[in-house]
Amino acid sequence: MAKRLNIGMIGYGFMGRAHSNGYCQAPHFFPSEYRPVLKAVAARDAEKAKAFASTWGYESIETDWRKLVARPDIDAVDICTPNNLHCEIAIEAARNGKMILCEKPLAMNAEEGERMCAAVEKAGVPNIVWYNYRRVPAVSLAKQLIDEGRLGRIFHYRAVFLQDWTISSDLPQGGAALWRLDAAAAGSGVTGDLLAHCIDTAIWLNGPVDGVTAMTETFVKERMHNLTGRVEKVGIDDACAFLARFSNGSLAVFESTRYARGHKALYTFEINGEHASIAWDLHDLHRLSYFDHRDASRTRGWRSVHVTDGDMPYMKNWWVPGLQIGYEQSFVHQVADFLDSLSTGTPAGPTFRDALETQRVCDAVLASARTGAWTRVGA
Ligand code: NAI
Ligand code: SOE
Repeated sequence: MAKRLNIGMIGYGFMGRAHSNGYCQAPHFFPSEYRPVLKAVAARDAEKAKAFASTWGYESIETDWRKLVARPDIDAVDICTPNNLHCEIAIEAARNGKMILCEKPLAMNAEEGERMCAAVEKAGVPNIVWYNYRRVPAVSLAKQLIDEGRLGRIFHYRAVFLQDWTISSDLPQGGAALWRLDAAAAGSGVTGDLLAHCIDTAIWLNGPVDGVTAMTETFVKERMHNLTGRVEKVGIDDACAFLARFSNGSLAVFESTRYARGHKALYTFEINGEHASIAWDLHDLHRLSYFDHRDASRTRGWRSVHVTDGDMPYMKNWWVPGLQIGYEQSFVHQVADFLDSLSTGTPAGPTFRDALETQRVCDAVLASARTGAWTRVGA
């Protein structure tokens, strides 16, 4: 009989659904000593929370997240709210001795992140941040190949995350669905929302970032604010590009924008090493491109590896070789790894402390964009 892990989820939007699906699917595909139980969901609107609870099978609802994190029957709190609530909820959850699964970015800034780390470490509670792209099998395979030394010394890291949904100046900011355009709720624009993913993956694959130089732009300077009913200054970065140096000596270029017409969620990265290169594209997420200079010249070229075989990360638990999985499984994998970490006692990453490093890079990027100066991470 599996041990029950009672989940209390806060927020029932996009990530509320993605995580709920992860909790439901994980036990079917990744047997574990622990079984997630959808105990309660918290949201401010009782009717909407009830509808969500009934769709996904949550046993109860709360309309105040503070009640949820204090409930003795909740083991783990899952934070699926806009970014400005992550810190307060996490600290309160830790104070109540709850495990915490927090959406990305960890916090609005590194100062908040520090306090969150201190809280979970003081409470000694398991914690993880949902940088889910690490757990796309092709990305996990890239990690294995790099750790095996196949690329040799790494020279270059290149990542982009492109979208096009905020181009219209008629799009308001603030409130449901549009909180990402409101600096008070999001903290930043594409830097914290999209580049944070690229930075998390980059640190995981290529180690710490030492310093950055960045530029940002806010193309639409004013938008109607849904919560105040007034046209207000836009405080987020619509686009951001930065150069970085990793501690291992490699150079990086990162770019993200919500103004790349034609792109909905184009996250790509490429890594160039002495012997081999690797490339990945979220639009074709089950493939990893690999080029190895050590191949015989007559057949040397970019290979497109279909990451579906049983010896590839996570894949033996799914279908049969040749049959691919998708975006939602990255969340299933994160649940499975988190449950595993409870059995083994070895934390599954990224922990709050790991994600704080990404937050520090984001802060350095935004500081550099403000000052125009090369900025050391953590300075
Ligand atoms: P969303 O707008 O779809 O959902 C946010 C939810 O939070 C809504 O249900 C809203 O009612 C709820 N909420 C807001 N204030 C609340 C309060 N005071 N008490 C209780 N609930 C409250 O947003 P989405 O897309 O689900 O984003 C949530 C978080 O997940 C963000 O931090 C975002 O950055 C992150 N995210 C991560 C993704 C990933 O790839 N890992 C993808 C999308 C979002
Ligand atoms: C924004 O549109 C968004 O949903 C981000 O918030 C997510 O983190 C990213 O994974 C997809 O795009």
